[in-house]
Amino acid sequence: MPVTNAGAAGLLNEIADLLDISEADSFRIRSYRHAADSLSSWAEEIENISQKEGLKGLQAIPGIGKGLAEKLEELLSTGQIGYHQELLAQFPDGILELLRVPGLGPRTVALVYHELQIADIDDLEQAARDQQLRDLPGLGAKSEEKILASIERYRQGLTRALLGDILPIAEQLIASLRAHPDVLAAEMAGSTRRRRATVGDLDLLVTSHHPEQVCRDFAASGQLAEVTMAGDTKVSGLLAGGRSVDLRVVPPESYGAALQYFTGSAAHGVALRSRAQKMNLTINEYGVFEQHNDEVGERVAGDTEESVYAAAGLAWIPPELREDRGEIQTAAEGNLPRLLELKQIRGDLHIHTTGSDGKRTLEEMAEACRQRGYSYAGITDHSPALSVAGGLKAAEILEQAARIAKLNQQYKDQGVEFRILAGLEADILGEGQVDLPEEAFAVLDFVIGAVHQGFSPDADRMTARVIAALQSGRIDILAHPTGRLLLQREPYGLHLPEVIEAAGQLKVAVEINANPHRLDLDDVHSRFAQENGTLLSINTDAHDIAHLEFMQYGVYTARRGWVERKSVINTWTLKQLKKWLDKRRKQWA
Ligand code: DGT
Ligand code: CA
Ligand code: CA
Repeated sequence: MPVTNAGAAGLLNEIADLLDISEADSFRIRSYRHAADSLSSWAEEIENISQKEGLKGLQAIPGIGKGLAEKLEELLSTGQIGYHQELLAQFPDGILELLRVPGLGPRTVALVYHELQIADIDDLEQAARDQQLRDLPGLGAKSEEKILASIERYRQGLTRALLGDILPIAEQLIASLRAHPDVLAAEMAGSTRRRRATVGDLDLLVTSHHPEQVCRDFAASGQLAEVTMAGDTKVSGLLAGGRSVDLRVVPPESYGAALQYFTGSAAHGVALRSRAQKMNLTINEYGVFEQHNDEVGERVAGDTEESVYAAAGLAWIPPELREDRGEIQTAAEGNLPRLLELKQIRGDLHIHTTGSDGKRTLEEMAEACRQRGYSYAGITDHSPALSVAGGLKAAEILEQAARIAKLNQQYKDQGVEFRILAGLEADILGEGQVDLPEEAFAVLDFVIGAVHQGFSPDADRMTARVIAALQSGRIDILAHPTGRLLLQREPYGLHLPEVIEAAGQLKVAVEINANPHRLDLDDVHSRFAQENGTLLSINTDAHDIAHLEFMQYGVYTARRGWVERKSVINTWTLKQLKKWLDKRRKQWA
């Protein structure tokens, strides 16, 4: 196995963690962490450096002295570091996994290990439940709750994956199945088809007259890292990362019924079948059948999903709505929403550049947005207070705005129907002040506001802080309102409905951040926003060109929240958007 810089950095960090638990001297721990950081951002692979320049070359990397360089050489030649192995041998096996629980630092792990001999996750969970942690120095009843929540989140992370990681794989698998000569139709099902933000396992459905052949070929195709079950109509296996995949093959006449059944959600299926029952119908994965008392009669539908819903007196319900959140009743009334579509998005209003922590220049990001067919793009680098992310100083904001004006002039001269909006991602500070220099405000087309630092565990305070920022009139869009990171970090406590209502009253749009790690607002609160008359803006928060692709995930989230085009400001034309922004400026002038 080749040793990558990231792999080596991981090992050094592990050494630092183990030293931390051993309560070693803090200088030594810091030097390992520093070296790990520096390695992980070092462009040239240590493998190459070592081959070409040996120890001396490795020592040229910041934070790597002679001793560490020798350890890296050892790693390159033997595949491990003896010192790391020695440290590992001093602790039980479970200790490293404990360190992987988010929010559980080496200090806490050291404490529970030394005081209570806790060395794995199960023991820690038990101790927290038994209220044994609250008496340890620096911990309390709150810490027990937090630790339990972290363990739960860690386990969830093992059992669910991000839609953003699964969907591209699902699309590839579906494309290859469709190319099989015996496959008539292929579609994803389950939570992936419903575009849930996280996915447990991946469900695929195909129709064929030769199911055994399709199953055999899929199992043998090498697309699964491991095949766990290969039957005549079903194949189960694992993706490279260990995630489960189920492929089911049905005859074409059952396609609609099977697709409806395996798309779920289970709760939606139950609600649909109970409605059907009242109409003397039975719905299962083979079709829709007449039912009289206990007798199953003639089949009346099932070849298409439309026919299944129609048999129950309903219009076809988009998969994103199938969560038993009122969609069946609404369909029965003929009132299903006309859901937002990706092609209705005319621009992206949250984009970073090399001005702050983005990877591409303003010109590169602008060009990529133009090529996507957008009418506009909003550039929103960080504000001065966010120095860790290279926040722009006032003068730099003015400079960037001038560059944007120049670009826009070029577009105009060339007759190109595309404009850049000069924006800023202004930090919402401790008491809700907006980090926005006065001279910058004057040149900006719009401002998005977000909390990035100084989180308070006090939900009332966080709510007041965000609402104060909205009341300043300086923020046009509230970005990633809860700060959640899916499977990693809970939303910071704030009363979201209050914030959404305030935004509605103050005519501030609320973002659905389309980054698949965030999807913040989530589906439920996006729906609440629309019902409340609060406008939404779906943005990628792109830090590189590839991230512009995230827009689809924001749209899925919106669709799961019943959101229609009219609620989303970046479906508007540039003219409409500018008018709205102007109106806000005048109102607050
Ligand atoms: P996941 O995988 O946890 O993200 O969620 P789903 O929705 O993909 O659930 P999964 O994979 O367990 O099952 C796929 C679909 O099959 C599910 O959405 C509906 C259907 N299904 C599975 N088990 C049941 C069940 O016990 N009752 C009903 N009504 N439907 C089920
Ligand atoms: Ca599934
Ligand atoms: Ca499944």
